[in-house]
Amino acid sequence: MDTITHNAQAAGKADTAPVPQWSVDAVAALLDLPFNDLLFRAQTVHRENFDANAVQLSTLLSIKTGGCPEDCGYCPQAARYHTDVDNEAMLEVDVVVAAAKAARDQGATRFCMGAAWRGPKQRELDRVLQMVKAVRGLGMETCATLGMLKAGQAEQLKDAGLDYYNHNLDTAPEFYGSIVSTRTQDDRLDTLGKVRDAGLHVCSGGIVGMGETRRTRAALIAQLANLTPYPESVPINNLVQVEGTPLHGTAALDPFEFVRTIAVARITMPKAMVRLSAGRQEMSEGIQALCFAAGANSIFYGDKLLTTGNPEAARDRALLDKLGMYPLRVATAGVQAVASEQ
Ligand code: SAM
Ligand code: DTB
Ligand code: SF4
Repeated sequence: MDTITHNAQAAGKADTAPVPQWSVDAVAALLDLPFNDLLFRAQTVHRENFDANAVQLSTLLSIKTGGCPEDCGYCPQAARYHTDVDNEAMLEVDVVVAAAKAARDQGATRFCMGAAWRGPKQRELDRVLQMVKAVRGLGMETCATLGMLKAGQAEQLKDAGLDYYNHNLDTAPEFYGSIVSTRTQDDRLDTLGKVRDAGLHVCSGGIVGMGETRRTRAALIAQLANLTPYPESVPINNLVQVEGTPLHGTAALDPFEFVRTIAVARITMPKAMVRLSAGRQEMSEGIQALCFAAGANSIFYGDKLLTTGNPEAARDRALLDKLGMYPLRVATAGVQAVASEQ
């Protein structure tokens, strides 16, 4: 047997444990592979599960910007850090629907609404529910990222037509406390459990380039891959360094290390949409192409993420064109349902 194996297989438990569990050692061994061997493995897995030339285009909109009470060390929206981001009121439903229509007209098939909350109050959630219904009505796949959810809130989002809830683990458990102190990773896992129980698709990933070690990146990927089932959607963000945040000035991650992280996410979560997320504006086209080769099949599309920049849509279309790639036209719900049954 290959030296890099799933734990369960290595322990001879493949028959009794239907969901393979990844050890940090096994994921770290993948990250340590020679680059070409890692890319070959990742692309092989990718081709077994997806059209290797199709990329999902997902547009983000910040529906409530700034003023967040949390202290995530990477985030420009935390009220306590002095950044250029102001505390703004929540957007009106019609403004959000107009933005979603514009995104759809540009070719996006997924629309993700983000809010700088620790979690939504019921009054706030009520307006989000209206937004979700309206955006779903446009025929787009819907995603929301609103922070921690209380009992019953995930069910309300599901009933409104939400497809995915994004809630990132962000980093490995042992590093989490160095990045965020106002909540624990168990709080994150609790919300992910509520999302799963409500029948929503899970979108959960993390951020690299926060000064973590390769071992920490392996531990993050192992933790995501060991969720049962693993998330249908896995955003891998490269830290966008924003002046005024504690992580501003962190040594930049070697771009090949970012590609390796994408590849390992693809290998360990074969049917997930792997999202090449924040940090693309600072990334060369060559590195982005390597990320696609490593199995990334979704990008944020449109000139803004939540508060920071993203490549212009026309530039992204030109890049895909140069690579002979094209936007994924259909909603991924069918694919995701299969992933959930692993
Ligand atoms: N407040 C909610 C929460 O934290 O879950 C939802 C919005 S929050 C901005 C969504 C995600 O954006 C975070 O979990 C984090 O992974 C990502 N993010 C925030 N700031 C970032 C940055 N500077 N660079 C990369 N990713 C970032
Ligand atoms: C995710 O993992 N990345 C997106 C989305 N989910 C919500 C957010 C990236 C935010 C980057 C910093 C900003 O623009 O404020
Ligand atoms: Fe708030 Fe989310 Fe930013 Fe953390 S990542 S400060 S919870 S908006």
